[in-house]
Amino acid sequence: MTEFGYQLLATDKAARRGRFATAHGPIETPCFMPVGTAATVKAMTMDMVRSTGAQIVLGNTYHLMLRPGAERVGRLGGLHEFMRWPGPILTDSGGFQVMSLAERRKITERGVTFSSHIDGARHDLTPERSIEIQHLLDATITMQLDECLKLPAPRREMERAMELSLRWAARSKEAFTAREGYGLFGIVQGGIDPELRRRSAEGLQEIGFEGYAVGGLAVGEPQAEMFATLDATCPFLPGDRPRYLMGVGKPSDLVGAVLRGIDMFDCVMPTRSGRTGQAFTRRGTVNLRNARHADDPRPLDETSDCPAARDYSRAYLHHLVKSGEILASILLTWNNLWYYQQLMREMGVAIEEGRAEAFAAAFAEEQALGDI
Ligand code: PRF
Repeated sequence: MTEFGYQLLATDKAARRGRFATAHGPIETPCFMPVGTAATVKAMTMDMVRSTGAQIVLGNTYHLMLRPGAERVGRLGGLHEFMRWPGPILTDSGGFQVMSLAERRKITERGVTFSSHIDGARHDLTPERSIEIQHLLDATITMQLDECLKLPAPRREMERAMELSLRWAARSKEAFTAREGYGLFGIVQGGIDPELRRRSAEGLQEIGFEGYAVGGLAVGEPQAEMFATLDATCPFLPGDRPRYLMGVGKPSDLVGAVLRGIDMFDCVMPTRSGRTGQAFTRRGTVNLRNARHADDPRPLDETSDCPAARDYSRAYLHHLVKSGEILASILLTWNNLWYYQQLMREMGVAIEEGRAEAFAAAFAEEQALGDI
């Protein structure tokens, strides 16, 4: 067995604080995984990523198979060596990125065919090829190929995609080579239908995975529907395996999802918004393009240990953003990743101390105060 030996260190109602060991090092949960789509967390060196406290980063099958190619990364020693990140890496399977980026895509029982968003070339992605690519990349955590629908969608569509994803889950498990400290995660689909979600969660458990992801959320539905779907899904997932909510989200999404039993997250939000002048702080988001910062000598957040939040004036950050300077992206991304990691660390401590709900209430109150 390749199970990671997921240890629940503390629980507080549905919220969990845990730890698991991988071939590339430990992962403490709850955790946020910075997105390193194209073998880089955009605007960051891996030392900067590490400085924020991140233990695991995400890579993408879809992007890396197109450029520079999975076989090439494999020949160069795998993704850890290639991007100089010796820690754990989770790679997404490509299904979601094909749906959102590729052109002329077609889904069949066998897999998905699509045209590359880079040069229009035709490609094939089957559950087996997705696993093979993730092996070539040397992913610590491999994701099954799945079909993620945009919501709202008719129930029979949600049911069809969920059942196809279950059959692909079985083929992924078959294709996966079990190795100590490596794992394969199944992905729960089923839209916002509680019955479909339960069937998906139970079907995946029959196949058996090292961890379980909740996919198909944060695809256009309101936060309350996402939370209701988590309430309808998490009770059907095994307690002794990590749970990963894919592509989520805003800080308030993370806090609410941890309360409902989620352990892992990834999202482009902190990195992408850092490149457009938006900073996350404990008092909510701050848009550094705004002229009100032009003469402000204060730092973004004097209580933060992040150099980007603590050591530079808002006036300077505003100037960098307005001038389109590369350093604006670097400093704001650093601040944002640091903020997300700090939030997960604080939630972990709150769970250990049995005050997760009080933490969530205080978090919401402070965010609502708005920037000073
Ligand atoms: N499936 C996969 N990756 C994903 C998702 C999914 O449903 C989502 C949905 N928010 C983000 N990334 N494979």
